[in-house]
Amino acid sequence: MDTTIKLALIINDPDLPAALRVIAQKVQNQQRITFDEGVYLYEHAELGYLGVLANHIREQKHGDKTYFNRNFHLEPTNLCVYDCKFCSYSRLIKQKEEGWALTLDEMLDVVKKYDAEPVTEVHIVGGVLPQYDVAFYSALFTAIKKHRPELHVKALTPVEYHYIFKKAKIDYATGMKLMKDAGLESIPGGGAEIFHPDIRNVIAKDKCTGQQWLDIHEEWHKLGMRSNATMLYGHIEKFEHRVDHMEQLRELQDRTGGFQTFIPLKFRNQHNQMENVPEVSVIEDLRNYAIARIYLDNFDHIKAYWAMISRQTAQLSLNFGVDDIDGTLDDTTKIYSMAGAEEQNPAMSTKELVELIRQVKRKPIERDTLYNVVTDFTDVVFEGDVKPQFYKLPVIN
Ligand code: V47
Ligand code: SF4
Repeated sequence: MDTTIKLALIINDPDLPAALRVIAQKVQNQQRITFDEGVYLYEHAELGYLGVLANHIREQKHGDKTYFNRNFHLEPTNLCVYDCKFCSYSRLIKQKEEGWALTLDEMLDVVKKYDAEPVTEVHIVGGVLPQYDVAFYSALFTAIKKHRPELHVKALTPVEYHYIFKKAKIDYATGMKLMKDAGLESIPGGGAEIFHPDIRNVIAKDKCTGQQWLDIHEEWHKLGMRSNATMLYGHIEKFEHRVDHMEQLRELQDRTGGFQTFIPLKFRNQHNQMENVPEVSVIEDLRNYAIARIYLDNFDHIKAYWAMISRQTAQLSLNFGVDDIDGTLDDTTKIYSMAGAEEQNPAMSTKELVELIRQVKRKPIERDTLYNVVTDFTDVVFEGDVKPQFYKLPVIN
């Protein structure tokens, strides 16, 4: 059934609370929902209702298109000066023997390993270490671009930038301009966690504040550049904190338009200091994607990070507002397997990723980091495969 008809049925359903019908009407009219309505959805809306609204928005924006990219992760170090309670990945500097810290040449060797691969992006993410300063990262970005100019460098987060600029005694605007000139092309969404200080001061004390995270993205956007945003959810935060987080992103996006994608990250509770905090259910994951899609009306894309939530949940999420499932990353990322994610060895070939999307009757589109289409895989036949049939599920209700 057409998403517009499903939405109309909800709007006219006398058994639904008036507040939910008003929100559905707003979605139909492409009007923004308020902070209180966001909290109301988290508290009262059922999964089926949220799916209709979020899928309507998703299909209005992207139809059946589902984006992915071909990327690899470069993780310079797992040592870190900070001690975030949820982090399963980092080792404090005093636990040096359990960690690694690559030199610039070793990092370049990781990049060179992919020379023959059709990857379009390197995503650089890791811990914060004093020896990785402004000069070091500038040299790294420049060396990667010199070696492979067409490879998009998506690197670091405001956590690192705040730390290195403070040490160099330069302001954010100057620092981000230096990074851009060195070869940085976009900023991933990490380090956002939960902006609200009541939560941030407990789970991510000492690193950049929520406001500083937003200020660094704003300076980056002012240079005409793009970035992503994440939210670490499903731990000690309340629904109000999630909506507050998205409200601050929505407000900045209104001013700059520089965000491309919102990526909700499900808190995983293994091998970290929050092992006693239970993980939320898959239903809560899907509700969260859907509410993000409804709330963030000025974000083009909502991404499900398949390496974190499992392939099956990633497939389901495509009916709950998600239109992007990240990349064909190699097993170079250890962040999530260490935290207890289902994917212990998160590698998926392009063919597997395409099949994953086709199985749920969506159209797989390979994109580059800035969402330019690289290849439309809708009708591509892989060697040895039978031509895929693309069809919509029959209407039964
Ligand atoms: O900021 C750390 C999260 C983030 C845990 O922009 C955890 O395309 C859950 O931001 N449970 C870094 N999450 C990764 C990141 C990212 C990933 C994929 C794509 C993009 C993008 C960005 O990982 C951290 C933190 O929020 N994280 N530990 C954990 N136990
Ligand atoms: Fe360090 Fe990032 Fe882990 Fe926090 S989340 S301890 S900043 S690596």
